[in-house]
Amino acid sequence: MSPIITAFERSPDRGRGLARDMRVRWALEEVGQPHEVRLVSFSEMKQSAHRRLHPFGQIPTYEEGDLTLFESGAIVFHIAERHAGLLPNDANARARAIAWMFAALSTVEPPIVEREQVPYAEGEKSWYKERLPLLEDRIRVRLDDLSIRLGDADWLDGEFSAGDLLMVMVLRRLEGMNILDEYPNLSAYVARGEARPAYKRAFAAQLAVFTGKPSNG
Ligand code: GTB
Repeated sequence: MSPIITAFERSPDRGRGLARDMRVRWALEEVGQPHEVRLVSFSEMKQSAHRRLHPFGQIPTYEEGDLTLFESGAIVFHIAERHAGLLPNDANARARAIAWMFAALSTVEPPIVEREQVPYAEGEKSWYKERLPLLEDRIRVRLDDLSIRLGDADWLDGEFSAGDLLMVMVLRRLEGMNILDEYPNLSAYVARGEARPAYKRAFAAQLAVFTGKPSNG
């Protein structure tokens, strides 16, 4: 039975692949797992049927037989554990790849999300213009270190892993902010992720929801 994931019926990103279903779609494509996507509206997400799948009334969710999951990181981890291709077999390398998954979501993503939300949440406030560069500098603190660690390697720790998948997706959230341009090796890293055939198939599938035209991937 194919797993079913949920995604926005109308994503506010207008098909740019920035909503968190994209990371789950990409993981499923990397491991070659066919899946179904159930699209939900904002009002459906807040109703009890969806809240049974996701306590916070959000996307993405994942249903597979009698297993239901929420949280994109947990879903990607589950996919990576059940299929070959996203986590190394060597136990220590596997642990390090998992550490990168956590680093992406709990160390690098939070300042990016805060910067992303501040125009909506505090755009009218008197402190907004002063706060913006402070938030951008907090992102740079993380990117400086990430850029040094990546150096001229293709991926964060040997072969491409679920850690890279999540890190690339997190860095993609900087699209339109110009900060990534300050880090040529991180820009190239994101481009490498986006060039993967599995990424392209996942991106096309989520874009097709926005355009209404079926993807060929
Ligand atoms: N920690 C959870 C996870 O990783 O799964 C966070 C899930 C989450 O934030 N889901 C968002 C959601 O359901 C969609 S992805 N929001 C509706 C709600 O909370 O009511 C976040 C997102 C939304 C839009 C854009 N965008 O337009 O660029 C980017 C990211």
